[in-house]
Amino acid sequence: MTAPQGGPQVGLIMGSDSDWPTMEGAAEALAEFGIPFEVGVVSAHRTPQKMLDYARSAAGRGIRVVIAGAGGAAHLPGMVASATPLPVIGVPVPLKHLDGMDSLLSIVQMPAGVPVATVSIGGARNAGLLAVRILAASDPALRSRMEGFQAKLEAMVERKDAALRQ
Ligand code: RP5
Repeated sequence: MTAPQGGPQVGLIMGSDSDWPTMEGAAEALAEFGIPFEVGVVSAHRTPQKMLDYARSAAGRGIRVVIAGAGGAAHLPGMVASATPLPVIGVPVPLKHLDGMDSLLSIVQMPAGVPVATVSIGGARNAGLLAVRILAASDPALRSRMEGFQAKLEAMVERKDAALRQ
């Protein structure tokens, strides 16, 4: 199947709309780099067929990286990774109980052969930036922009260091 041109390159999915306040950090990072992405609620437990359809069709629709966030028994990233050849970045969403440790362990402890690149609890912004880096590996212009972003981070720390020393 030929991937459509100009469509979303990143699939940003989450188990519930209640995950959005955490997951919007990923959307913001992607938007900062001008990466076209799609957003949706796909639940491993409540909409299992939709999850499988999403994972199996993503590559053919032109998606190159999936970011999947979920909380509690957070099986969405791992199940999506089992049904797509695309890189999957998992975001552990912290819920009211257990401070997100349940989400983290549910996502990070994958069996050999089915990787999920797990970011920190609530680390959706880093998930977005990691997706940019994955895309930048085959896009020199995007890689330059990532280098510019890193230079700005460095300059920010130097400014703070200088301010502290005054
Ligand atoms: C998970 O259950 C979702 O990812 C969400 O973090 C959690 C709670 O979902 P809601 O009950 O708020 O819809 O599958």
